[in-house]
Amino acid sequence: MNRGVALELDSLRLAHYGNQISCLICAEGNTPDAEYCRNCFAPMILAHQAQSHASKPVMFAALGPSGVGKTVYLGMLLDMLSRQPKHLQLAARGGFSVTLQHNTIGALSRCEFPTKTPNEPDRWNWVHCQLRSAKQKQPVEMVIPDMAGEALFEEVDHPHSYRVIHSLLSRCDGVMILIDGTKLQAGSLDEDYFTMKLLSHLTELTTDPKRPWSSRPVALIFSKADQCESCFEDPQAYAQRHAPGLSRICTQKFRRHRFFAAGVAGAIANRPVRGNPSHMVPLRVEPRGIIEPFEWLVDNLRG
Ligand SMILES: Nc1nc2c(ncn2[C@@H]2O[C@H](COP(=O)(O)OP(=O)(O)OP(=O)(O)O)[C@@H](O)[C@H]2O)c(=O)[nH]1
Ligand SMILES: [Mg+2]
Ligand SMILES: [Zn+2]
Repeated sequence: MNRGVALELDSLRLAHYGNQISCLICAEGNTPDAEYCRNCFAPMILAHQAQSHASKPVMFAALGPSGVGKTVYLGMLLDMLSRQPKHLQLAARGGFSVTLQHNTIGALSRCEFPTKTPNEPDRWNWVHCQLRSAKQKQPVEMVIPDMAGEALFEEVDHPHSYRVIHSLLSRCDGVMILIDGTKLQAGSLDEDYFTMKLLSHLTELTTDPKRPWSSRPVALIFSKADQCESCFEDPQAYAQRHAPGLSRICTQKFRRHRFFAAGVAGAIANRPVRGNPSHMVPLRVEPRGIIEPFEWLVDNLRG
């Protein structure tokens, strides 16, 4: 079937469905039975579930290059928040919202790390949840996707190539930007450049003038800090020492930013597999500094 025919059929179907439903991410109208948005490929279940609340859910995103540790961090964060007896409590909305933590914790318990996130947005894990905190009377509705690092940087290099990422970053209420602490420690400048690229991209996005990116909260997290203890001591000083360019752009352009350090594994080992001689596996799971960045973002949400 060619592209022209597909469009024709789509419009025919739309004629039969008077009640369109707007995608929660890009606001494109879709038929009520669509599984994924026809414009950005975000799951339409998010829009259906969000209809039960008058206000739109808060959106947070974890950003960073491929392999920085987004999936491991988010999976562990969600699992910890959904088991905590008090303070910040998270309840998943819909079975699909549990998949990310299930896959991550399942892999870690088998002494494996989860597999790389696919580039296609309809294969990402999305989390829709309700967050209760001691500071707020009403629970906060929240949406967090686990996006692929390669897709993210494709969008940064070629804006609008991934519509879902463009819409998400424009609409997002706060971000957790992960920076590989071990690579910085080893003297790699890539991490510094990747993050500067990302921050410059955010500042150039045309968004609601009342909510410029310069006023939205940005948590910068040194990931894999279990492998570089000095990250934990003073993340701000670590940033100035190892990523001076990044430190400067944060001070100049983001009024609300803070550096954090986080680590999920207690110890790791090299277990070469075919095609990847440097394949790493976790020997222990010892989460540290996981909840603090998220808690800071929630505290810094406007209103
Ligand atoms: N030591 C240590 N290594 C980690 C940790 N988190 C992730 N890693 C390593 O980093 C690799 C990539 O982690 P992922 O969470 O899959 O990375 P990602 O950012 O989701 O990557 P994409 O899905 O490709 O965007 C893992 O396979 C581990 O080798 C951590 O907390 N500590
Ligand atoms: Mg991933
Ligand atoms: Zn959409």
